[in-house]
Amino acid sequence: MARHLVTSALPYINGIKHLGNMVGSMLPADVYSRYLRQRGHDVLYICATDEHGTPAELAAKEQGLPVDEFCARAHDAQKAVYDGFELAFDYFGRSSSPQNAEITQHFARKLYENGFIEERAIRQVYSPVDGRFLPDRYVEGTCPHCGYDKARGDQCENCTRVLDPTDLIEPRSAISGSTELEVRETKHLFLLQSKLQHEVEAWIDRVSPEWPHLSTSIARKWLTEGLNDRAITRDLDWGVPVPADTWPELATEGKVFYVWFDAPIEYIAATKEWADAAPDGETRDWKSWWYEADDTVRYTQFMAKDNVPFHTVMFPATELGVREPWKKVDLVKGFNWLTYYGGKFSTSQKRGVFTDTALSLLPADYWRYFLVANAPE
Ligand code: B3M
Ligand code: ZN
Repeated sequence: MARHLVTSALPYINGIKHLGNMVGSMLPADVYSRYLRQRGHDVLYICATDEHGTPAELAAKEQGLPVDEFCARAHDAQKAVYDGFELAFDYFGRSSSPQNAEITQHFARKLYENGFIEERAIRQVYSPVDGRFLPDRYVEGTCPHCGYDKARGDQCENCTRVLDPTDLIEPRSAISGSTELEVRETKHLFLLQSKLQHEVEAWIDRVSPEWPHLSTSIARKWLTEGLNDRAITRDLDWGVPVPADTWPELATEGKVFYVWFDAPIEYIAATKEWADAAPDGETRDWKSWWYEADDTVRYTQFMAKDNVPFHTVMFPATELGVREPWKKVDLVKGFNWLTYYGGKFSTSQKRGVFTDTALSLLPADYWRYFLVANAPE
């Protein structure tokens, strides 16, 4: 009997997911966990809602709710759908939990002590009307290459060229539409992934022979292009605050960690949430799954292919840089995208079948069978 830790990519909080989302993450993780349990293994299947970042803030604003309240409601709404699909999580947590704030801040302090986080000044677009710095994709304007007038500051959707917000002609805020924008200097924390490149490579060489080709090829592509140092803080009101004991100035300015920094750490934190929620008389040892875990713990992650780089490169780099014996993934099960009448499912374009609608059409088992039998591998 082995101990199996299973996680599926954390569904983002901003709305009910479509079937494409379910088929590449939660559903196969659930099927695999059920299979292992039936074989008599000790299984812990953990998932959570991914609640930080600008899209959560904007979705809350759209509904006229404070962001914490929006997230609490949206979490319950997603959980109800997953219950309807009979997903047998051992725990379905929330990345906005105090447990996640604590472990994320701990990771950041350790990375800093070990020389893998550095403070750097960057120039960023500030919108006085919105009273905030704008992430690149929230600056819109005309593409200097093709003239498309709804190009985003990170990329032009029309000609696919990668852009810098300052490249845009007649830039405006995607939040308020304001054209009164300034470029200001601000400090952020950078994760020095370039320093961890060789260690990540060595780790991948060791574990990836077992991975499906899709996961390995995406990880290798990223490594071949070289790991860039990456800003891991943002100017937002909602997120895990930068700890004041280590970065007093940034903390006073209200910086929070970038959502992709704290989201994978939530796999660990949600396991702690599970332990903290133990009923009276039951003890749950969350650390034995994650910290100095012995060889009997086998960790499998499920996710769609767009999430693979973060799980095969960025999160392992973070875990390696902490210099503590946190459990790293043994098998990354990546999935291709499910198509809908030959095209992509899309949340923003409301294209495809959404999970709540699916349940109102047919019982869960019909969908479960069909989706697993046709899983896009
Ligand atoms: N929330 C997936 C997404 O929204 C992202 C996964 C996080 S897994 C740690 O596309
Ligand atoms: Zn363009």
